[in-house]
Amino acid sequence: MDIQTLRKTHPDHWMRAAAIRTLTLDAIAAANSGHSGMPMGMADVATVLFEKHLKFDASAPNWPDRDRFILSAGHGSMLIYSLLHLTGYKQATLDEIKNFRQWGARTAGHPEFGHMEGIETTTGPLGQGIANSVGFAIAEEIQRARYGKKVVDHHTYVIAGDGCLMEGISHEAIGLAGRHELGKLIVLWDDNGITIDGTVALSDRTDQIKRFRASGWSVFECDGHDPVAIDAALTAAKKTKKPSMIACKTHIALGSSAQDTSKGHGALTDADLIKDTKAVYGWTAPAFTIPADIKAQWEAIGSRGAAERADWEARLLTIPGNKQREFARAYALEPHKKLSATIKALKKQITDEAPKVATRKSSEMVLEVVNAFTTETVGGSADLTGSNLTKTGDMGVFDPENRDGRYIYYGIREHGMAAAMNGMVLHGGIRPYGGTFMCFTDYARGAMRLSALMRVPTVYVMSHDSIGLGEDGPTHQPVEHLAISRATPNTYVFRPADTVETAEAWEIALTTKETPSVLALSRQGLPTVRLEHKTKNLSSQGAYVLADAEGKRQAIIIATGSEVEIALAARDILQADGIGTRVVSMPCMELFAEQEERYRKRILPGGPVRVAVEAGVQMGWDRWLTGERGKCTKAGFVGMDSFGASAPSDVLYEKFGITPQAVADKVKSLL
Ligand SMILES: Cc1ncc(C[n+]2csc(CCOP(=O)(O)OP(=O)(O)O)c2C)c(N)n1
Ligand SMILES: [Mg+2]
Repeated sequence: MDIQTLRKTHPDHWMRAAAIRTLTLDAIAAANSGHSGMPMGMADVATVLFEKHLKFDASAPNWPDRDRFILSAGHGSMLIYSLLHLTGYKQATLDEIKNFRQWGARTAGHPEFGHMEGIETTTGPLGQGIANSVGFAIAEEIQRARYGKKVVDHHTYVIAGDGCLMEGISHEAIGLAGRHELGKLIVLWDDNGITIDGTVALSDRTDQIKRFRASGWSVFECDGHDPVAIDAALTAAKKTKKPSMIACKTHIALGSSAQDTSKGHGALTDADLIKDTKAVYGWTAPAFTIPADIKAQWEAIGSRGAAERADWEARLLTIPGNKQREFARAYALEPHKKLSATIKALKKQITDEAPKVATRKSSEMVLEVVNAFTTETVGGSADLTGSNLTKTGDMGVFDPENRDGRYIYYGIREHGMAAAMNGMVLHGGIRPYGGTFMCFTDYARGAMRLSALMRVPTVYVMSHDSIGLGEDGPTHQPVEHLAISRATPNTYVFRPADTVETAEAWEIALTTKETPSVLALSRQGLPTVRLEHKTKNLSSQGAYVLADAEGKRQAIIIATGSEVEIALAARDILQADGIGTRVVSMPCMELFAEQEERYRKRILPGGPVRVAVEAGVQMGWDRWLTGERGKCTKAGFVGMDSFGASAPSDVLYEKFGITPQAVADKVKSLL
């Protein structure tokens, strides 16, 4: 539908949508940066969605039963900022719009979770939002099965662009959503045929409609500028049992001289262009000014859901008290009151029995006791359940017939799994964890980084954490992955040495509210090294003295995970030679870094020779070897500086020189 017809046939709608378009133009002109075309193109779709379909109350952004709106095409951030401002979200002030992309403003370049209420997830890395949305929709299903339709009954709406659909992660997301018949997930595709380099046709001829259908979705099409057609498509999409994709044919940068070109994708800041475009819109108000009648219409939309929310609050009080409390606790990410005692009891039992088990098995032992009483843990694996040992007895498997199942077979979709987990924790009420091989953190990385940036406690269960996995060879043996994970801000990387440390790592991962955890777990069996029971969670300090020097302390060996055993054996060799040696177990560098300097100095005093041993690259270790030292600067590292190889694990440790003798020799060479 062309602009003149639209203006004539739907004058009120037109002006409401024009408010989004002009705020976009004004904010981007002020910032001299941003992406104008997408909000200008999708303003009609967004207006109809907010006006007629989205269940929300601008005065209660965190209402648990609100519909979720996810702007997967995050470069179009002015679309969501305009919507939140116009509908009256408290934090979305006009000043924020005027300060778009400036230091300290909530209106970041791309929408960021936690910066402004109403932003459900951080988007901008294309494809993440649509993949998050699958987790949002799964979370909704699980919560509905647990608490009933009375309190959990909402939709997840996504705006995705050509870029989101071209990214590989979208394929993982679409496949997973189709399989699980996530009927309350509705994706609005901004089908404008344009990306940055030119037309979509330059690089793609995928029939998206057939693609979505092939994955088990319902597909609808509409003119993305015709409010009646948009409304009809949304109404139809809400009725199907499958997830829905609505292909919205739109014009990027509608109404400007850059319309339908890739120039329209970016910042349209030319004053004449802006003036001419506003004239096409019939918009006469000065910059950043929304005429009162139009603002009033938008505010009415923003309060449309207030009564419904009040009803919901009353309904929540009609479910049993224990369920109400459970609902509130899980949303607040408060740990279950049994967690701490359960972990302590398991630690005691393990210390008594001192089993030799792989830490992936230790992790299973922890989950077995923890999943028995938590309701919020939702586990899964990217087709490596039997290797990651992520599934416990009584979880049930999530699928369309079994919505209260708490285990998800993600299929071979590491990135999709990670993004879906982020979606679940963002939805609220769920603490997701999911497994794959440590080496494939690479495949999940885009979403792992966003867990950290968004400050959400997603848990990554990464088994097969070194050459210790053996025969599968260097394609599967991580060497640089601990370093990459540790280099990521706000991420706890745990590499536990035995079952006790694994239990401690899980306790932290399930208690923390703002930090994702990576659990690097061994394939191979490891002895119990914590042979003295301590109720205190020693891993929470990141590193601690596992075995102190006998006699004068001349050396400190720092180790993690499977190499703690090696460090202890090296200590035996050195002590036999009269070299007093301390072994420090360091299951989590980040938590150690968070400790007071006094504690760090107590564990790693200056003076003795220091050697670290870890079957990974040295990068990241220097701070603990030489960075935080007193007078002695003699330090060494025993680990990997190449890829691994295919052979049995013990042969690899020999060949790559990660042995007790090699560690002892390294210490002696430095003394
Ligand atoms: C993972 C990722 N790769 C690249 C980019 C850079 N980028 C931002 S928008 C965009 C083009 C997206 O095209 P489309 O989704 O069609 O958006 P439109 O041009 O229609 O607004 C690109 C490549 C990004 N944000 N994320
Ligand atoms: Mg496009």
